[in-house]
Amino acid sequence: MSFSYVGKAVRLKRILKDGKAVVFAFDHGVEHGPKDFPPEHIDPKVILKKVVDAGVDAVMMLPGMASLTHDVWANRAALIVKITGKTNLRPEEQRLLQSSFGYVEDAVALGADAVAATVYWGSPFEDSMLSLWFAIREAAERYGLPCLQLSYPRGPAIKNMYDVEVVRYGVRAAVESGADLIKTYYTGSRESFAEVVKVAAGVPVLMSGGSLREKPVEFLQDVKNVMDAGARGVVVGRNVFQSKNPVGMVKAIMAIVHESREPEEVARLVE
Ligand code: FBP
Repeated sequence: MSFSYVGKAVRLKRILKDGKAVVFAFDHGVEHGPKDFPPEHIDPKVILKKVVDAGVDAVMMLPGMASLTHDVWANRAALIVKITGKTNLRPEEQRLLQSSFGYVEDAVALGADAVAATVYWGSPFEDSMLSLWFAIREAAERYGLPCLQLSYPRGPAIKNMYDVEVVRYGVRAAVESGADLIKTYYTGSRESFAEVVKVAAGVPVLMSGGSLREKPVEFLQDVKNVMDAGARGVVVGRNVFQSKNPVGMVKAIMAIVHESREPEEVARLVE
């Protein structure tokens, strides 16, 4: 008899305590390089301490970073270990491939509550990423670890990766590939994101943050829109660690996600 469905349920509950979650994404050192980090946040422990103290539900990072910073997040926020990655140092056409960046066993050894992997749906390398995804999923299943898929439509045939039809397609493909949690792009409005949530057929959908919005309230409005559309939370990196007030930003996002507060009202926390 397999006990893995119990482990999955227990771990999912650590991330989605009330059914919703604010996750801090912190894999940018590899995905974009250290240029993403403002000087005060080059030391990973400084920003992680701020977001964990602000009460974020979970942190998502690569194995080496999780290892370096465990004293900051352990027993305070759930851990999602991302085990695929790519650098922008690659030739451009190779950036449509996410490679293996660790193993499910690394995530288990680190005390993870979930593993994460990116699939660029529509990439010429879709086949490799699918093989990797299914290998990860199979191993994670043995350990009762939930799998978060970063479902990112991206490829030469995709003109607009934020188009609702394209995002819906990626999300449906994520569901059909057995994702337990899905992180995907914001489609620009509450109405269009509601269409995205519908095709997920009950699998929790989290919005991917994206680049820094000019005004904090604009990002907070995006968060409110996706929550009103039925999303189960957000996975946000740059709009927190590039913010002038990361602690206030986390608190404001948490208030919208968990307490359905209004963006204009909680924007005060970021001033
Ligand atoms: P952001 O909130 O900063 O967008 O973080 C979410 C994320 O998916 C990260 O996990 C990842 O590093 C990055 O965005 C990917 O960015 P890009 O879209 O440039 O590949």
